[in-house]
Amino acid sequence: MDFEIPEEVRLLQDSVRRFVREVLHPVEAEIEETDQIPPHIVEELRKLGLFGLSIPQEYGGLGISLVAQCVVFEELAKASLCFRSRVGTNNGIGSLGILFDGTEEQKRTYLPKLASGEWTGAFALTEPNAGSDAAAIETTAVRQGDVFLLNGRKQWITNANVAQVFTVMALTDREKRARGGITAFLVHRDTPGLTITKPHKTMGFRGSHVCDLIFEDAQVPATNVLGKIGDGFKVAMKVLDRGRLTIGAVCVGAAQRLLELSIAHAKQRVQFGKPIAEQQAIQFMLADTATEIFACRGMLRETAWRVDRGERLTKEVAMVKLHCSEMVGRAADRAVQIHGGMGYMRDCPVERYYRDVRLIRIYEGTSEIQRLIIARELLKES
Ligand code: COS
Repeated sequence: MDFEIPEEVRLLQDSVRRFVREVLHPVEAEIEETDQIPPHIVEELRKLGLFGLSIPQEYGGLGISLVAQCVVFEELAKASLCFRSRVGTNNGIGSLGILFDGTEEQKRTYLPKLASGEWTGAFALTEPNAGSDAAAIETTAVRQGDVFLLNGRKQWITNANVAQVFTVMALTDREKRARGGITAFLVHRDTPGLTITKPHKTMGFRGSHVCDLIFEDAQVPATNVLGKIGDGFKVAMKVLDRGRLTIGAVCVGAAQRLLELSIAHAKQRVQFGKPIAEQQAIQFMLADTATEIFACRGMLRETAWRVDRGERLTKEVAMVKLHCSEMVGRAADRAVQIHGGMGYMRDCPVERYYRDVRLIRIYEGTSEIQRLIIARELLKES
């Protein structure tokens, strides 16, 4: 195995690291207050090429390997997680369906705009009655001449408030469902019959928003079917298989920042006449977080490296999502504990991470769904 990172990716990593420290850290507190990423920051994210890391160069992206994407996302997650979330859908669930299953024309139409960040892409699978059970969706798509009429509701769609194009899964055959009855569509924001609700109020991830999409006889051109009619469930599963992997990098980066903040605090906080870093109870917590980060980075890089080489790794990707998201939950809990009362204060970054990382065990498939996927694959293999 060779995790050597090419020179140009190393340079990108350095620029992102500097950008995080000099530009993003200073605006974190402001975003907690305003719930908005300042527009000039979005422009900076675009200039760095961060919207198009995964999109091949022929479609205007940087087209770097998954190992390299993990390196970059790890750096970006050392700032408020809203920044990665802002660029995350374009690199992941909002573009991968087009990349994997789009026609050449669809790729040429959408990918350059998504790669540059001129457009934002989003992924609409979840519904009020279809969360973990993705095949239970109720949104329908009925063909009428050159268009499909979509009816239904999609829920908690990340970046819906800023997205121009959505990958939407809808039922085209109620009986067949996951096996031939779900179709993926590319739906534009300005589609007649589509309403995007106001963002929901959430526990964390200030600056990153989720909204619902309401379809009322929304007219989607038949040319906007993504992949084959009836193959939409597989389109969605393939997208999630890939999207879940880079979430592991977000967890590792966030945990690393939590560790750095904890070390800095432990060295300067004096109790019982000496810095608390000299207390074994604190040292053990630091050691546990550092060890878990090391293990998670290893599994993440190995899996990314193997997927880069063309392997299909549903089980391992689910393991990465499961283990890294659970790990960062423990790391955040320890970081709050090390910070004591300070860790419970709104102006302390670990308080924000504690709330934000709670979502990672839920979105793009809960920990329970990851365990189910791992177990099914294990049983299939045996
Ligand atoms: N890649 C490609 N195809 C896949 C796949 C994958 N990873 N997983 C399943 N499929 C295919 C199956 O092969 C099957 O087709 P065939 O019978 O032709 O082989 C079809 O899809 C149905 O699969 P399955 O029977 O496993 O479907 P289930 O309804 O049991 O659901 C899970 C599978 C639980 C894996 C799915 O519902 C899921 O991922 N749920 C979580 C959804 C989620 O992450 N939501 C978060 C919000 S979206 S950001």
